[in-house]
Amino acid sequence: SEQQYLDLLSDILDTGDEKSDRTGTGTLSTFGNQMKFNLKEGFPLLTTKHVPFRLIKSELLWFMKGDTNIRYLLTHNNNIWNEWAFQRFVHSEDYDGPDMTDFGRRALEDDAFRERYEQEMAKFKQRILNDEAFAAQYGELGSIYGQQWRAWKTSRGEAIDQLGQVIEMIKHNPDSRRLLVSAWNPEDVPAMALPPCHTLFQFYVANGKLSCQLYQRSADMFLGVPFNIASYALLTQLIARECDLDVGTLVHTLGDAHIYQNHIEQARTQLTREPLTLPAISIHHPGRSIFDVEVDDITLEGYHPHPAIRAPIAV
Ligand code: THF
Repeated sequence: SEQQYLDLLSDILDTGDEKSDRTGTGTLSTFGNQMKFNLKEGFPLLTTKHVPFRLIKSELLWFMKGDTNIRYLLTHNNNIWNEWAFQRFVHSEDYDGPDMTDFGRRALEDDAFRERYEQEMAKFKQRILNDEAFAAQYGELGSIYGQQWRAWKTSRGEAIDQLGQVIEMIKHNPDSRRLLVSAWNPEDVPAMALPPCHTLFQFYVANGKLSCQLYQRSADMFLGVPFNIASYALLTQLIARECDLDVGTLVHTLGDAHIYQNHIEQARTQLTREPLTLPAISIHHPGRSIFDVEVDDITLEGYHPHPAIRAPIAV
């Protein structure tokens, strides 16, 4: 339940070890924790701060389509992956604007730089939306989730639709202990800007209920994890509907669970708040197959959270 999230947040603040990280921001960190969410009790979208569900929904459908180009996200006014595409563009030969080295950190420290960054990012987004060739080259994030889930590359040059196969197995062999999807491809990792954080997930069927366990190697507790919980809860709900099953439990297992130094104040604010009633999800168009579901087919009901708490994303 939400209390498990809050307890873990609080535990990391109290007992987390100070660690430096890839982004240079610094974190408080712990290793090896688990949260469980009974999906029958409601949809696990945090209520102690507003979490923008529409972004979670379009990101998940993007992964499920096997799409790895941010253009789809931008057409849904979803900006959560922009920094990673932008980073590849500003490091390329085609970029001839002002110096954007280390833009994530500098935008936080220097207002004049921040303005230049925002201008360049706005131009970048417009080009992705308006110029198809540019989008094909610089909107593409390569071998991230969409590709690994739907078109994992084999050494023979074939593609494996892991998610499609797992759904067929859930339908026809629900007792299988091999209902797994891996996003972690060791061959691809060295070339990736951001190797997958949610590394592997497994489904489990018993008593007519579908459960899911996610192993997340690296967990940004304040910004990422609220998205990740809701995203895998929605995925489980979509697959349960496709396979005529009820929903069971979402088990969320975390490797390095950390709070960035510049999220600590925000986390303390969140911990002063009481959890409220959980919302529910409705999925319309009962006849529509799981891979044809569109953003408007999924609606969130009864979500009345505490206000949003702003925090900068570490790039
Ligand atoms: N990088 C880092 N440092 N943390 C992550 O959680 C993360 N993700 C994805 C890829 N890289 C990551 C991107 N997921 C937000 C939330 C999730 C993201 C990226 C950004 C975010 O800023 N959320 C704001 C609202 C933003 C908005 O309204 O546009 C929030 O308040 O929740 C791990 O999956």
